Amino acid sequence: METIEGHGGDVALAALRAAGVEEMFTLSGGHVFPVYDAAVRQKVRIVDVRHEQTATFAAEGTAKLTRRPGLAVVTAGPGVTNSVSAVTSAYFTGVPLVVLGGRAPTVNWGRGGLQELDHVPILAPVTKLSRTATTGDDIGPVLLDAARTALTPHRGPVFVDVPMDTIFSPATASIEFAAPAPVAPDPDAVAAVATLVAGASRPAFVVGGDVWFGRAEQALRRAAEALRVPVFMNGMGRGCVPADDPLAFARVRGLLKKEADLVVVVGTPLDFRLAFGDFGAAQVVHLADSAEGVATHRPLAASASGDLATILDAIAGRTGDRVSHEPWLDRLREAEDAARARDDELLAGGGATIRPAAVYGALRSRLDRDAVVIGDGGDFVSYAGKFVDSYRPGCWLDPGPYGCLGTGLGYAIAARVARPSAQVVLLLGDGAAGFSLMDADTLVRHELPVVMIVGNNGGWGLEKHPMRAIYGYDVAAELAAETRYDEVVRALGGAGETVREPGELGPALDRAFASGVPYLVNVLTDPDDSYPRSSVLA
Ligand SMILES: Cc1ncc(C[n+]2csc(CCOP(=O)(O)OP(=O)(O)O)c2C)c(N)n1
Ligand SMILES: [Mg+2]
Repeated sequence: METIEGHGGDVALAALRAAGVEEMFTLSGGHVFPVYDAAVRQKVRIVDVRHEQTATFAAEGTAKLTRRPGLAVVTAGPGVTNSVSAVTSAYFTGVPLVVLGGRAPTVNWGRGGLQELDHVPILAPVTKLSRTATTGDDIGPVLLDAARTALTPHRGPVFVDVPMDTIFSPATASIEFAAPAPVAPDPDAVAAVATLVAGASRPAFVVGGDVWFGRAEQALRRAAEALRVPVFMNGMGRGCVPADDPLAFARVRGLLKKEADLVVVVGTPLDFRLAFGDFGAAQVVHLADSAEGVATHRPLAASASGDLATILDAIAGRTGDRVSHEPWLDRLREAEDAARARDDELLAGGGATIRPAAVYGALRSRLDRDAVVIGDGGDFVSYAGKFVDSYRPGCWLDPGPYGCLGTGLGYAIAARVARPSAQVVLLLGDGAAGFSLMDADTLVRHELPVVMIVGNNGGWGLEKHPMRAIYGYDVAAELAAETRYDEVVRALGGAGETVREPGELGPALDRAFASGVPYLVNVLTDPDDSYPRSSVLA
């Protein structure tokens, strides 16, 4: 228990620090000055950016990478509304994001003050908690409760605003943060799941981000290894089992539908990424970190909710008499190896134009096992999802199920701050780059070296090709050809180059990694290449 005396900003920041916040992402506004004043005195790192969307994606990215609450501090009115897409993104992915907003002063409320907007109802549908701390005494308890709510499974974003006259005024609080305790799953439900897994001949684990957020990745590995169950991973679940582990599979998900007899989905919803839970004839088990997260839109053979590590350990404990899974693992491995062998030709490149796969062919051999790889874009990033393997959890940042373009620079800033010595690679479609590239300025000002690679096909490829397929033509899908995104970064004080020939790819990437500065490799890719996908709008 710590007693804090000062202004509202001091109390707000002390509460958030107690909950694990170590840095803030922000764009200045007078309504939140006391929070900056507190940060200066409490020695909390301030990363000031060029758009509140970037600030909030950076905070979301920080929470994804560190599993601590990520903090965005945004000014009243437009500062808050500019953060809404990133908050929604965190809501869809279940990320413990805290947004602290300024708010027009109470004393003038209703008289038409600057930026006088009641943010709370706007944020309510996309947060776990949205409220105003109306008095100085409220600030500490409200923010402690908000941070705790964000961290309580199923995790998610919270929003608190503080009126300007309150945050500038003296405030006191006793600060003591109680981290949420793990929720014990129902033992009967867990036993039923363990029995099903123990009795399966061709089971699989399909694993998502809540395994990472719930710190259950070791338990997952123990369960997979003890029972010899193949593991498929998505989102923040990637890398929970390293891509080169004999139990990790990425190319043969299609076989589950045809041949698996039991699919255990752990820590991810049965949403469009998993064909809404359609695994053909296989029985489906859903393990979620909270009771509300268990799917209700399809029949389940069993389910359990609560602390995922506890559930997985119980499954691991049921080894006993089982059918050997080795023929099933061999079958999957053979198909996986064959699929990967087919990729090799694409990855090797060749031909006159640069196809996106060739970029990944060149990149893969240059990535360390703990590289943080971020994708923001359409087709270019779909290829990344396929061709970039993850070897550690917490090293892959995709937009998640909200699919919002524009995460890129925010996530890259977060990654460099959270992992000062790892490689950080940001993969951008040329369309996606337009949302946030101005924040290369933030990388420069804060000395945050990141390798940015633009797959520059001169258009919104993921929309252009499907529109052509449907209508026979496309509109609103072209961008200027050969735009020099590298020159944008150079103009902002970073470095970069444009790659036109396949043979230049590798050397350009080497220069980018060696540069030690924000460096953008602008790769002119084949505009006619489209990612082979079966469904566009899922
Ligand atoms: C904020 C937002 N606006 C629009 C979309 C729709 N959208 C999805 S992918 C895509 C095209 C992305 O183009 P680019 O980044 O150049 O990647 P490419 O497909 O060309 O590789 C668009 C417009 C979206 N997902 N998010
Ligand atoms: Mg494009």
